[in-house]
Amino acid sequence: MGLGENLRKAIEKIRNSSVLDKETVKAAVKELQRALISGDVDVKLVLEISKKIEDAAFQDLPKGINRREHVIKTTYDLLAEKLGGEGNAPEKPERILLVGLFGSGKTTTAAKLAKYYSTRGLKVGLIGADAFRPAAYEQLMQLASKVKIDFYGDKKEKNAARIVEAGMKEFKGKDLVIVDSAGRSALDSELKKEVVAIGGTLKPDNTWLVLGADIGQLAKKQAKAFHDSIGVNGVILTRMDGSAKGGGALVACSETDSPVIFIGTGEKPADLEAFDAQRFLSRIMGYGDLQGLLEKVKEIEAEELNAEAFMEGKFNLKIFYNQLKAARKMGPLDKVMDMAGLGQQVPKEMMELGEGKLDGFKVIMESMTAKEKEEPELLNKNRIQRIAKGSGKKEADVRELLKQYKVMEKMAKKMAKIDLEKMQKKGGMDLEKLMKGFGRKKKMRIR
Ligand SMILES: Nc1nc2c(ncn2[C@@H]2O[C@H](COP(=O)(O)OP(=O)(O)OP(=O)(O)O)[C@@H](O)[C@H]2O)c(=O)[nH]1
Ligand SMILES: [Mg+2]
Repeated sequence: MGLGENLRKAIEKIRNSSVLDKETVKAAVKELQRALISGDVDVKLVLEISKKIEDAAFQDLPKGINRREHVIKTTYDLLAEKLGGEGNAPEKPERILLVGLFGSGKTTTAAKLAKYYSTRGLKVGLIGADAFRPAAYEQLMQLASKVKIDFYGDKKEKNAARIVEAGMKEFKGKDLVIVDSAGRSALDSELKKEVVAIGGTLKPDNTWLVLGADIGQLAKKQAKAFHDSIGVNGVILTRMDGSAKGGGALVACSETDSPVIFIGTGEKPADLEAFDAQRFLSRIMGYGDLQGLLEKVKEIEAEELNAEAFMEGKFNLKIFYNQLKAARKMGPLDKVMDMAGLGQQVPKEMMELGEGKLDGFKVIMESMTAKEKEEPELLNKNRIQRIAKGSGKKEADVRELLKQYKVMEKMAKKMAKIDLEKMQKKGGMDLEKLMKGFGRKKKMRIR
């Protein structure tokens, strides 16, 4: 896909530059703009995205991430937001109606969807309700037999709603019925009437508009028109494989009330993907690297969650360990504790835990069961012996870990009782800084 290759180039510029200065960021953003505009993404949007990236590039860095990673992650976040959709495909749809203009890919997609859902364990029936184009009946019947799905159609019947009615009787025992409808050259009153009549009979839980990705930005207008007059609740973009305008179509659709549910990536029945903006982007931007980066960010966020639990008085060995690790990353814990008025109560040796100690703790904890980490009270003499043996450490080491844990646990309970707001009002501490110290963002709950 054209968009992917150009996006990758822009990202590579950032990744491979030896220094990441304003010039490099600007050059990469230019490359990105070129990629998006040639993918037919709305120019205003492209400018908005580029400005945000340039702004973000030289802001304060989130904890644990370098500037290069920060710029790539920001780019990724912004694009993912614009592309919209994080796996909107329903797991157990019951009645799907496909609508769209001539040649958009409805019939092909009907067969693809039938295959997709039957592979996932649903009993599926396909109804050919295109009474408009003479060859439509054979086309769907053949596709259905290819994907081994039961088919219902009636060559002689000219009323689409009646075909659907009979088909639904035929497919009473199915989990899912998919209806292919006739196309028109425009969304005119005839098409509306027909779709409304089919809808009245079928009562679909999903009415999806099928659009060829080659229409680019125009997708927005069509999706909106179909949404407003027929009530479609999703879009399927076909021909994402062949179109350079796929990016534009995706972005355009994500701006409407009808998110992209699936994308078609080829002519074969298997060429259908449930659309997920993040997965899609990871892939076209160069999967491996980005995935690693996203995992790292997730890990850091998990540490932040731990901090949150700590402040609320929840505590266990896992949180304890992550706390120590995080504390080392953010610098001297005693400063943070001082700010919270707890400075003197934390043993100095704990504040200055060396690398070796922490690694030792890690080894010990690896010999504990998950339950033991969650509920350290369980750790009696026998268990301590077992853990020491399992980790190749002395029992005294295990006991030391537990001792330090208990001190921290007491503190966690105290922390939970502190009225942070009151303390800040008294001017006693810088709340913002404290939160930052604990790896928290602004959304901290203040009791
Ligand atoms: N490359 C590619 N071709 C596709 C895709 N989806 C559909 N097509 C092709 O697009 C053409 C039109 O597809 P149909 O499924 O017949 O379209 P339709 O909307 O049912 O057309 P009408 O019934 O005439 O309105 C066919 O040649 C398909 O093979 C896709 O995702 N990728
Ligand atoms: Mg068709």
